[in-house]
Amino acid sequence: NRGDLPVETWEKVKNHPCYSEEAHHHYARMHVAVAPACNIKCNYCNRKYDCANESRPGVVSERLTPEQAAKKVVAVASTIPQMTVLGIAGPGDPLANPEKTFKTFGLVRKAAPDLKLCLSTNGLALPDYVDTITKFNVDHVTITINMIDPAIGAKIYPWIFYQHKRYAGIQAAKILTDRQLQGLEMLTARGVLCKVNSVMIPGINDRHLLEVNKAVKRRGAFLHNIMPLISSPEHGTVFGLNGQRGPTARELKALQDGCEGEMRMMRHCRQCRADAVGLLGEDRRAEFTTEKIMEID
Ligand code: CLF
Ligand code: SF4
Repeated sequence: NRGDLPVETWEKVKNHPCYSEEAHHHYARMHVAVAPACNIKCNYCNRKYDCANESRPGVVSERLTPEQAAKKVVAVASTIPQMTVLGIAGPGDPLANPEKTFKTFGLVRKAAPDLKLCLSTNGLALPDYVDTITKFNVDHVTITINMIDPAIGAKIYPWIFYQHKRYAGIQAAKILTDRQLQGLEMLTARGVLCKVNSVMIPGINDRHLLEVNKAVKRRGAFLHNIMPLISSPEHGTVFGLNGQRGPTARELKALQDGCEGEMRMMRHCRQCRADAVGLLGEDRRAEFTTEKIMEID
């Protein structure tokens, strides 16, 4: 159902399982975990596990080299015909691992030219890579934006690493929010479809996310995905240790409803792993282990 979408936008969303609620019943995505490093610290993250910006707590993905990743993509795409999107979403930040990320995109583009390329980032390095992103024809970029107010940001991000220096507190959050919003503006100006992910953290940024919603809408974001903080002891988050809880289903829905009307809200996110394979909510990783893939010539 195209609704009021322009044709170019419809072409990009109609078979992307995250950007279209309808598409997620019919089309699959896969992630390759080629990006281990990260350039910021989120209080809800435990570095032993996947980037919590797009994943469930307590999950360790299978790390691949770009060559292994490309091989896996070809094997998966030839087995799962509904596979339309290749995403890089971790386990750290893809743009803190630019060589690995773009090498993978380049190899996949050659080997499986029909796949759409998708990238998820915390946004700190984004303005530096906008040209590269467009050069590789990455059509879909997700930026995790949890705040636009550095005072709130200081409660979520203890530090960032930017231009060879470590910053903390309000100064760190100010740089991060400026870079995220600048990156978003630059991408939407170039016609890249942008989704914003926000992690809802009760008592920290829950009400503030209404402001975030307006700010990203103004800068051309296509879709807003508000995800619940999943606070679990095995994830060992700082928030978790401090007794920070996640939102209830009712609180999450109330916030999503409060944002509805400003822009499209995503409500079918499954908080995937950095090595997820299949339809959203389906797990077909076991069919494509590195061992099995490397046996294929
Ligand atoms: Fe992956 Fe993310 Fe691309 Fe989708 S996931 S990089 S936009 S292809 Fe999708 Fe998974 Fe939610 Fe992400 S359901 S966690 S929104
Ligand atoms: Fe962890 Fe992702 Fe935050 Fe980096 S951006 S600290 S990997 S949650």
